[in-house]
Amino acid sequence: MSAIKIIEGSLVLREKSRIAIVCGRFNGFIVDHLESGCIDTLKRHGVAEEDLTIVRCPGAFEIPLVARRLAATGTYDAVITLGAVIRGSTPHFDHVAGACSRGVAAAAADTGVPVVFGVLTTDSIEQAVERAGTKAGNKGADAALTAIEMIALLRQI
Ligand code: INI
Repeated sequence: MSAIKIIEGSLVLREKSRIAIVCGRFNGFIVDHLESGCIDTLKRHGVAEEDLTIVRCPGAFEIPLVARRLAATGTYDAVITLGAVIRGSTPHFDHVAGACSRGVAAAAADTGVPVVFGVLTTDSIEQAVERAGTKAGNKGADAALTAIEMIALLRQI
């Protein structure tokens, strides 16, 4: 029997947990599917509808600012970001995707609130569709599980 202490988060939230979901409107056809996968998973893992807040912003570039503002309110146990940056549809893919991912990471580091990166960055629309509820799963649902695990984990530390 090991004496090592292991701390890890479960995937069921027994205590009230408030979660904000930030959705970029750009590529809304894809993001809508991430959003519904995310909400469905959160509800099936014990999060009440009245504890969910959805905030929409123009695109992935704007997501970090909104996520940071939400995290800094102290109202939410986690913030989930959902968006879709698709290389084929923009010449400035690298700028938008890079700014978004760096900004989301900084929002979490600066506020101490888990800010989950559920933003697709793909080379094609087909790859985005695959990750929005078809053959490669649903990144919004994955982001929901990450948020739950991080909330449960941080409550123990
Ligand atoms: N925003 C996205 O969320 N996804 C994209 O693929 C995208 N493309 O292709 O350009 C995109 N651009 C908009 C950007 O996020 C900002 O809203 C815009 O630049 C205004 O700041």
